Amino acid sequence: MELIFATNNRHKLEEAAQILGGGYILKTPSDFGLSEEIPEERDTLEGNAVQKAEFVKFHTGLDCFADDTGLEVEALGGEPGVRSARYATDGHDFGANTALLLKNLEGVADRRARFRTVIALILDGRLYTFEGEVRGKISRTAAGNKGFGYDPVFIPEGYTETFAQLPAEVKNAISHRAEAVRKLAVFLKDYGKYQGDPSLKGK
Ligand code: ITT
Repeated sequence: MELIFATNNRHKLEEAAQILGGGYILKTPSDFGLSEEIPEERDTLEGNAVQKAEFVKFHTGLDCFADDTGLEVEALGGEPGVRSARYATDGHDFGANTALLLKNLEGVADRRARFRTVIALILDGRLYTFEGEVRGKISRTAAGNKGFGYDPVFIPEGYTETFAQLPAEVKNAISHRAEAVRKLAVFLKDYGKYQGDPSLKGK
């Protein structure tokens, strides 16, 4: 099955491909000549995921899905949350974002946090959303060089290492994105069955 992932983030693309496994071909907007930045101006993850999917649908005419993800830190009242990409600067400066997060948590004992992903899917003129989350805590220092974004400072529950230290297979088995992408895959499988069997329609 071919799917368009409305993202410009190659790390997300790689992770989604690994989570979905064989049987799916993932394309991105640039494969269809759309290279401009995808807007994300809403104040919720769901709003942004929908905005990104609608933007790509509008410009390509093609069904697609988008992912908006945020890191929500308990002691910071849920920050950086929907502002995760632009926490420290206007750009996606992973190093500056994690450095600011560690600074804002200096001396803070409660380090609980969670990653939350909302996927918005546009299919046959309808909109669907799927959510995933992983709970954990923010480390005292950054560690590891795998993954991306806040991975060097996030230790998932049940582990002692950050996502950036753990093998990609572990992150992609337990992550926020893994949960949301798996829900998307189950939905698409059921949807395909439903579409393929006209006798089910209307039931
Ligand atoms: P697209 O909108 O093009 O998909 P983006 O990088 O802007 O890509 P988000 O707004 O969803 O994506 O992500 C916000 C930030 O959260 C992102 O820049 C990363 O720093 C961080 N982030 C997202 N997913 C992450 C993950 O799995 N691990 C660590 N950090 C992540």
